[in-house]
Amino acid sequence: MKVDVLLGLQWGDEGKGKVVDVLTPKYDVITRFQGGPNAGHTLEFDNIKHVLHNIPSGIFHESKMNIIGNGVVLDPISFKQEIDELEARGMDMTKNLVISKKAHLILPTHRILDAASEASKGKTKIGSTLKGIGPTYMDKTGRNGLRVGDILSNFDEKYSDLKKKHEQLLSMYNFEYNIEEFEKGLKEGIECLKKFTLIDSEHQINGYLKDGKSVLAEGAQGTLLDIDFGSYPYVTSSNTICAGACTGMGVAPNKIGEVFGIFKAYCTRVGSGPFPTELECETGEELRKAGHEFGATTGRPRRCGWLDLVALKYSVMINGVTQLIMTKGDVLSSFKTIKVATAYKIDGEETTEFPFELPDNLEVVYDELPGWNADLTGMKSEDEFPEELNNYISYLEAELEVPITIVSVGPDRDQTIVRA
Ligand code: 2SA
Ligand code: GDP
Ligand code: MG
Repeated sequence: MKVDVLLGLQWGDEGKGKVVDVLTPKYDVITRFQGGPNAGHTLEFDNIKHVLHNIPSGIFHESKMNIIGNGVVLDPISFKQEIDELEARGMDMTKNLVISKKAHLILPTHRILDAASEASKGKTKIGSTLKGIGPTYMDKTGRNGLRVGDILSNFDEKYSDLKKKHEQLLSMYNFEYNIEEFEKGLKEGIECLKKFTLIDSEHQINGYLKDGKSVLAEGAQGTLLDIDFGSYPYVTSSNTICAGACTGMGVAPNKIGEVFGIFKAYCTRVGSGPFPTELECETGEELRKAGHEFGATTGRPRRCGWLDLVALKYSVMINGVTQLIMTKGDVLSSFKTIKVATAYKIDGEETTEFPFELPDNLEVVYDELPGWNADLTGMKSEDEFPEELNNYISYLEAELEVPITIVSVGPDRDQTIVRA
């Protein structure tokens, strides 16, 4: 068996959580392979909305195994909060959620360092979620980090050594902080983590594949936030792309099966950084309102704009996408026409290649397509799709050279149409 991967092709928030939950019945195992509680993955069913941050979106299907892989960064405090919320709904996850011993721990000082770094940058801040992601991955690559497996022996000593290093770093910033409250939470979080089975996830996942079990890997953030290929430095600190699924789980490239690339019918971005098709006008406001575009972790308003084919083609290429999933077409229902970026003009030169940098003077070349002016949210099959939506889908498939196999027409599990 192989691992199928579902990942975001834009700047995150494409609807990964919703679609992973919808696909979960087809799989035995769901994994997360990168990122951490910066992620906000929303699922809706039975009129209840759930936002997951650390836990894979397969968790609501009790018979399925969920794995937090080695590439994830885990904050014991935020993890416990999430577990507490789900337990309050009557769930017991100790049987179907296991955690890699190699996942790195986000410590209180990582969160403080994140805040201090952002404050020091002023106008050029990344617009991070302040969850400590960057400093934790820095400690991982700097070979200073603590891993989940470290909670099993002499944790207090290891923690206090690393905290001292962090305090030295913090003394270079003019930044006030109070760590005590965080530390109480850390202790409780570590105890909560100890209730779960801590595993060598690379062995377990490869063992599942050998035994003929199917695995779906759930990406977090999106390709344009990838540390190598995103709009650096305005990116997150992990590899959000398909290759990240290999390193974040210990699965060889030839064990990757389908690559589901998910995108919104338009574009959003939360945090700083270039966004060529951004609509800083009433149309952007309309998109934000209709799409409820607010951060699922921080509540920040998301920046909105038209679909960008230059960026999308790049993401399809980098990830080797085999199937596309389009979400939120329903949000465009009130638009008479819909624009799609087909090229960038930089210093008078037109290009369809995603460039090294997205300069301020970049001009966008658009195609304009007719809107569908119809409510999609109650539709149950593609036979009901208006002609204009079918045309939009065919246009994108022709441009991207990959089939769109799933169309999501609302936030609920049931509002998902699989195309023939
Ligand atoms: P970080 O916290 O160091 O990873 O931030 C670096 C950049 O990555 C962006 N980022 C995200 N972008 C979209 N969605 C994310 N998750 C939340 C959501 C975001 C929220 O689901 O809405 O609630 O604000 C996410 N996580 C990180 C971030 O905005 C920075 O641009
Ligand atoms: P993720 O990070 O990719 O899982 O996405 P988020 O949960 O951060 O943001 C996606 C938002 O869009 C959530 O509020 C979802 O409930 C919602 N959503 C997902 N698919 C659709 C869709 O097809 N239509 C509409 N209107 N909302 C959707
Ligand atoms: Mg999100």
